[in-house]
Amino acid sequence: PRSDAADAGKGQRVMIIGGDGYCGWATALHLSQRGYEVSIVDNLCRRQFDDQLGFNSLTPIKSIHERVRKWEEVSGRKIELFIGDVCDYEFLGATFEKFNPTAAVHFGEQRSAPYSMMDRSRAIFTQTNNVMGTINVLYAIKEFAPDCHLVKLGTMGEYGTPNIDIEEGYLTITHNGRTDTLPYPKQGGSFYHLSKCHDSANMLFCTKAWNLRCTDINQGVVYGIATDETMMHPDLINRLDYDAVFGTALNRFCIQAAVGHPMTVYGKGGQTRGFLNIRDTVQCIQIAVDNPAEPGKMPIYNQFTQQFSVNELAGLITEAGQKLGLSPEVISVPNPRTEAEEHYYNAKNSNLKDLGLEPTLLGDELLDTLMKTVIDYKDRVDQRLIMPGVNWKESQSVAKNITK
Ligand code: NAD
Ligand code: USQ
Repeated sequence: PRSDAADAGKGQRVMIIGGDGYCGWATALHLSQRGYEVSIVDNLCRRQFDDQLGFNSLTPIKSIHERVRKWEEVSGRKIELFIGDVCDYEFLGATFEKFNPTAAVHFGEQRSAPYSMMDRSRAIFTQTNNVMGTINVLYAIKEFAPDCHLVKLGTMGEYGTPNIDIEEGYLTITHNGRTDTLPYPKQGGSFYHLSKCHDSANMLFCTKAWNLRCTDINQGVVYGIATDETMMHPDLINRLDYDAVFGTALNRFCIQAAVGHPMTVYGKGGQTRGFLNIRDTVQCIQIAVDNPAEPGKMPIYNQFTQQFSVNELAGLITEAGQKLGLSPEVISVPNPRTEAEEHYYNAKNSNLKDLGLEPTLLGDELLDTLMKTVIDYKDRVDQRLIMPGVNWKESQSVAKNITK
């Protein structure tokens, strides 16, 4: 069947770990709509972080229970829900036994770099949650579903910003006359990004030691809100973060422009990253699920479609905003992070395109739709949450609170 056919996923049982989050929710619905049997595993810690720090999603999101009920009503398809922590092996093992997945897509980690740099305990939480969770998933696959294909979300930030081209996971090096293909050097720029480097090393080891099927996906920064399924009913709407801890560059700039807050370019703004639309996230994950890794080999995909510097993004959103009658402004904020602000960046991204990805590139029309959706919810924005409050150099052992 074609990849968007109603029975494209026939026979596949996909466990979406982190399925209540931004990427996971959109992916769960995308696959469910195409006939994959989907379950969601999530401990809802992302919602708790918002409660603890006084943040909120731009869009009013429903509880996961209401979301899944509404999805069944709208689509006639069931999503099985398992509420629990992947760091709890008893829970995870029982979930694997019950659902018996053919593929597990692992989004379920603490994913904010600023959160991981708030203080010592959040640094430790991030690495414990992420690294331990992934080790548990690897054990659960080995023990309960050895043929299950793990599709694990990593990040482009694992590579840092080296002064050479970024390959897709592996680099062939000739050293003192001998040649080998080795994991590409990793230089994460926060305790969060480093947790993904550690995950990648652990996965490669387990793939080889236990002959598992694992795919490591180094995703760039995701932007956008709409996917066909999440827009089918207001109760299915996805989350969109705009605060300085969980909000990411392009999404934040759109929201800032919509509420008349200057766009917050950190430092010189030459920081360049790979970006992709959330519509492409769901497409890429379907492609990865449909192409299981060979046992014992770990393919790595760089999952992004376009590169932009932060200054380029601010420029694009200024133009899009002006077309809608807004007057977007840009300010340079002292960079709270430790990162290169001017650097070489050229990352490969052909593996997913070779497997059939048709990118949704950032154009006028797309920015226009995104801006309009954001404007619809702009009254929900608390502008006090926009300026950054977490500084890499000031991270310390005393617990930090963000107060508005
Ligand atoms: P998110 O925070 O919106 O979603 C993550 C979900 O995982 C949340 O619902 C959370 O409750 C859940 N979770 C976290 N720890 C868990 C645990 N121990 N047990 C069970 N559930 C747990 O994040 P997102 O933006 O959807 O990102 C999903 C994945 O993709 C992450 O691994 C992230 O690192 C990666 N990624 C995201 C982006 C991006 O721009 N959003 C870019 C590249 C990579
Ligand atoms: N930036 C600004 N202004 C802002 C916000 C960010 O200039 O208001 C800059 C940052 O300094 C950084 C770049 O934009 O140089 C990207 O920052 P970000 O917050 O958009 O993204 P990042 O912290 O890297 O993290 C996000 C997700 C993470 C994912 C990562 C992909 O939160 O889960 O792994 O994007 S990547 O960047 O490719 O590693």
